[in-house]
Amino acid sequence: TAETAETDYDAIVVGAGFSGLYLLHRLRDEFDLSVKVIEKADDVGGTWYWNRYPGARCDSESHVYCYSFNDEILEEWDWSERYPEQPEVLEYLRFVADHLDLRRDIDFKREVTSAVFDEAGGRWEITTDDGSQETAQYFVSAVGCLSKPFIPDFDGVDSFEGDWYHTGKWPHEPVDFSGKRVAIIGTGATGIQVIPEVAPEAGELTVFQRTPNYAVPARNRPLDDEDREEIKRNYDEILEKAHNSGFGHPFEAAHETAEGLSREEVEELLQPRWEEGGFRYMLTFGDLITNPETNEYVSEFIRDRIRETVDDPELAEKLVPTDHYYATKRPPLHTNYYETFNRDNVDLIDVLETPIERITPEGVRTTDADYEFDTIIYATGFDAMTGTLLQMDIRGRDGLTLEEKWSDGPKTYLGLSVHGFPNMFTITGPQSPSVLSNMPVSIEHHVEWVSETIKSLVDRDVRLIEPTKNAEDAWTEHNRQVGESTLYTEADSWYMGDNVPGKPRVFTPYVGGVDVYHDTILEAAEKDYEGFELTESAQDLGR
Ligand code: NA7
Repeated sequence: TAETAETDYDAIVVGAGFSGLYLLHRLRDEFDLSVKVIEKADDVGGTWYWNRYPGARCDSESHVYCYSFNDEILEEWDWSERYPEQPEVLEYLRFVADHLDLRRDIDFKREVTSAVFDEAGGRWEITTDDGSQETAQYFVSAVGCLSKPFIPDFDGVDSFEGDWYHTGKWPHEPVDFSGKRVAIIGTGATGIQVIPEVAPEAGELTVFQRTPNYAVPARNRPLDDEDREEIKRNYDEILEKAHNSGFGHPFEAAHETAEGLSREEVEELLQPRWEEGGFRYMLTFGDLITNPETNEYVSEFIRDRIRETVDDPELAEKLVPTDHYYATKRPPLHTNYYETFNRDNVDLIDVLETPIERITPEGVRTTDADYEFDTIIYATGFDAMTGTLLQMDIRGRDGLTLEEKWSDGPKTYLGLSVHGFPNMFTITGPQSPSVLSNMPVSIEHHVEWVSETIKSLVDRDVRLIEPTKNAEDAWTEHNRQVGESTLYTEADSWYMGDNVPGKPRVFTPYVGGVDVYHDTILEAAEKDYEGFELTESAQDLGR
């Protein structure tokens, strides 16, 4: 038998965004455990700290894009718009950090460079960029799903003599576009938010589009006192609905299917959801993602709206997506996106027709032209879901790195834990609903599960928890099957890892539904951690 080694903390958590803040509160304040949060930024906020580009806004509705666990916070905080803008979400997270006195246990401006499982001691050794090391019994990643910016490997990116930015690493000072020649590369959810904001200010804006997208009107509006009172009166019910839904929103699909209906009948059902805007449109029919016939109707409706909005028919066709089904790439919401292309100072370059060859000191060279710019904005996305995790050098049993372990794609048990990496948990990790849901809902489910697990194991003097290989294989296979029963796997998307060259092509989020998933993890815990192996303190730790 081996003695268990002392540790500096019960748990070390990486990241002080939505996940890390709540985890700190739960572990420290509810369960009286010792916790350190390590955060590379100089403030809390995570995604909402980094993504400061003009137009950055949450696509979930504000009153459910928040924590539900604390009545005082729910009561005291007032959202100003239907969808909160980045500064407001950041302000909210700062408010929560202050309200719960969280900052004193967060090390800011410190980046985790490695996390190594010490088998003999049954603990994690965490090293940071300042060279220092700390130990903890549990290592919890709360690094978010979209936190490693991705810039395509164009030749000459660094040679550009103007200013350039990635939306996910936007400067704190405002960027001045007035009168400038600006390029925006990328038309994902981010590009679609930033383009209409930059266009009116810029002298000229050139948008480089690879895949046309299906953007649905957000229909943002200010909330007034009456809205807020109505929400607060019904808050328990609204939040309960969101937490027990398929996507973490307080609404479900309005109708089962469009199959067998006439085009007119379908349009009659789509129109009111289109008017409501946002993800309510996506949730018109329950089989959108599994039934090509339904999806084609819903996609075609959007294509028609694009053609109606964009004045120049040739340009409109360039903006109309035909290569993939709606919502099989992350569905963006927009405010004046298509309208922006009617402006005289906005141009669209279709890089499928004329690919970008390189970035030059003056601008962008495509196969048929040289463009000069003062500013280039890369709205080119993220190495999603696994990028930030793998950026830390994480090593489990026998020195196996997480990168080696996941060389063919992520393998987890319940999207929370990995065989060979005892006492490690990943909040909103791969193979959990995460990016297919309203994030705070999924985050709360994970944080509550992980913190209760840690607490109960510490109380029972359990030293190690690790999923079995069988349980991990079964969960990974289940994920594959559910993924392949949908249309998601047909599109090139970051859900599949397609956007990052060399990344294994695997459908990474769990698509079985937030409600189903939540029941599954609760059941595993209730059955005394079914699928996990628990090792008591006095037992031999090096298996
Ligand atoms: P996305 O959704 O990954 O979008 C990135 C965009 O950049 C997309 O339009 C890409 O085209 C485009 N892109 C990527 N690489 C290239 C190259 N090499 N050439 C031209 N265009 C390229 O990232 P976002 O930041 O918009 O959104 C990420 C998530 O953040 C969002 O979904 C929300 O959940 C929040 P493609 O479609 O791959 O052809």
